[in-house]
Amino acid sequence: MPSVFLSASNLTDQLAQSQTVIEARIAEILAGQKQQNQLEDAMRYGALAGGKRLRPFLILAAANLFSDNVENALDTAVALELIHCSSLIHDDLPAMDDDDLRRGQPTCHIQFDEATAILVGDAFLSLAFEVMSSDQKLSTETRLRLIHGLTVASGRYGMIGGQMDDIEGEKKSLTLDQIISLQQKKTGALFEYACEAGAIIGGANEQQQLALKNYAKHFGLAFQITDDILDVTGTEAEVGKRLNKDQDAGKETFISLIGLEAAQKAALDTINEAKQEVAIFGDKANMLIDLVDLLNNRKS
Ligand code: GRG
Repeated sequence: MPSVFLSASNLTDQLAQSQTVIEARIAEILAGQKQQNQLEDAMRYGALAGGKRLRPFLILAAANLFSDNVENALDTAVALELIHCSSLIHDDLPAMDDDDLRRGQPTCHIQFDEATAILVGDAFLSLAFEVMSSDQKLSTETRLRLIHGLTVASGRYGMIGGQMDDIEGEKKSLTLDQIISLQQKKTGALFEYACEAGAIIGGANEQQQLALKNYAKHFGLAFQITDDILDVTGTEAEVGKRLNKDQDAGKETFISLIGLEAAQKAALDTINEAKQEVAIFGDKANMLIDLVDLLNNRKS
């Protein structure tokens, strides 16, 4: 396993460095699985066909606050990305959002079939914990803490619970607070986990853990607000998925509740709050600060 350094001098190149190492590790893990049926091909498609890899980058960037070589955070970062991929594949299924385009490519159930896409999502969920539990670079105690955190963040109190809230929310009108709470579970929980994991691996003290947790909360909220903004201002070619779906389905979003201009201001305020949270790390936090700034200008 090579050393993992995010040594580039600007965020674009740091993101590219991280993306390369994450994708190489995912490819290595998937290549190690014996080809028995189309599951392996579909897993490679589901994990390696595009994606910004923001969540694993966030783990590496948080761990980087404490050590320049973040090799010991790599497999946790990969596991988190696998969980994220599994959620996207299930989210696109006909029983959920019923989408045919993801990351600019046909969704997994369109490229293969529905049963295969369900199994790919299931397989990523198991594989994530296989990867984490066999990570020899971390102590058994650290591995257990990290695994426990990811089960909670992705489970009924986190992402899966938030998805259920979202589905039930389609049938009623929601307040802004309800939307924020739903999104915090559905999308924010994995971002919060990323920072928590980086802090655990880096050996953060309590004050540092809290700063990263608060940064992640603001990051998740800003991400979701900018996601809703992109849904009405972006292009399908750049975003890589069908747009205006929430609006067409009559679903409440930040835009429907407060309007585009107020949403843009809320995103900016939230981004500034995130930046303040990590000021205690000084220059070392530049990567996290640049990352949250990127949200405001993102096109996908
Ligand atoms: C199978 C573990 C499992 C869960 C199923 C379907 C589901 C429960 C949850 C759906 C959660 C979901 C799709 C949340 C939306 C998150 C979101 C905003 C995704 C887009 O993230 P980006 O922009 O995507 O980081 P890329 O493609 O860049 O990775």
